[in-house]
Amino acid sequence: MKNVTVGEFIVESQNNFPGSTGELSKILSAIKLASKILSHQINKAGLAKEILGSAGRENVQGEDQQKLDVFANDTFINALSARGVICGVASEENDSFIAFNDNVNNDAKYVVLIDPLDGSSNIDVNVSVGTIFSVYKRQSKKGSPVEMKDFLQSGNNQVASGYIIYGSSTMLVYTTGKGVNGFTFDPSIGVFFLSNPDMKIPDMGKIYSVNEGNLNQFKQPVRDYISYCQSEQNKSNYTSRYIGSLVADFHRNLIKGGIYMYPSNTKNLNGKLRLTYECAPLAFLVEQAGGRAISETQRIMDIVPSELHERVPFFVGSKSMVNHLEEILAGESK
Ligand code: P6P
Repeated sequence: MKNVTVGEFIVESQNNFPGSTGELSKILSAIKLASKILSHQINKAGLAKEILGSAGRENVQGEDQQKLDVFANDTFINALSARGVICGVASEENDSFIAFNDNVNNDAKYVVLIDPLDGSSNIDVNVSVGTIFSVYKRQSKKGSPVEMKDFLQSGNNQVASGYIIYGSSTMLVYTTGKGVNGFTFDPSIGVFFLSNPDMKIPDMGKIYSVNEGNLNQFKQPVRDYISYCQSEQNKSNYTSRYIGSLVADFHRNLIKGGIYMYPSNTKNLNGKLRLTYECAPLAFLVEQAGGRAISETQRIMDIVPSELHERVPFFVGSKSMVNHLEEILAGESK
């Protein structure tokens, strides 16, 4: 396979979209640039103590903001606002959306939702972390300032989504609705190369990922499914793998097969993960790779958000495993 760079891939893929104006390509390029900058900071975090640790304030979620959370948020927002191709962005780190309210950006047709640095509390202990992003066409009138309704669309309306995982290597994995492709960063020359073309999640896997410390707080059907995963009768010999960093757990299961679960529990009545910039983008990706993503009651991509930071229970991964869990949730199976 010729060493295709992500830039070449974006240009080649653009030809698949008749009448495309290149704006989506520019968004992906902005994300690519920001991820390179962030990857550099993360990979030297252990040495550059000044960027480690808490920023000394909480984000809208009430979570202790890390210094790198702030750096990541600023880096992605600056890269996205600089190209005049999106009219606004919504981020986990900001209470409400940010309107790039000038003549150029108000004419743009896309909005981006982003979790700039998910799992950042893991950085200080050298565990992989990630960025998750989602792209929609605006619903509000072109030329006018972006509106909240532009960010509260069902996942079915996504035109692109993806993640960057900052791990043993930095990878960009994304979809524009025509399959999933993975690109690995070569820091020696500063380029992402196509390393995982046309990614497909195995229909069946042996890995279940859940924080079993919350087991007693889960609803009975979820506990029943976890008991099945652990039972002797289960001939599939499941194994438990939970890193506590969503992008890392998702990426491993995408490649090896498996199911990731963040159920509702007595502490988090709707679960912990956010629909708009965590669950919906990963749901788009996993369905493009042949997998499934549900809440306790419906397909993640069908849910219309009622507010920006809405949380939902999240079950995502290999189709057969999610189907089995869904049967148990519906009381149709044990
Ligand atoms: P818990 C990180 O804070 C995060 O949002 C995800 O990356 C991760 O999967 C989850 O929370 C871990 O949550 O409650 O198991 O520590």
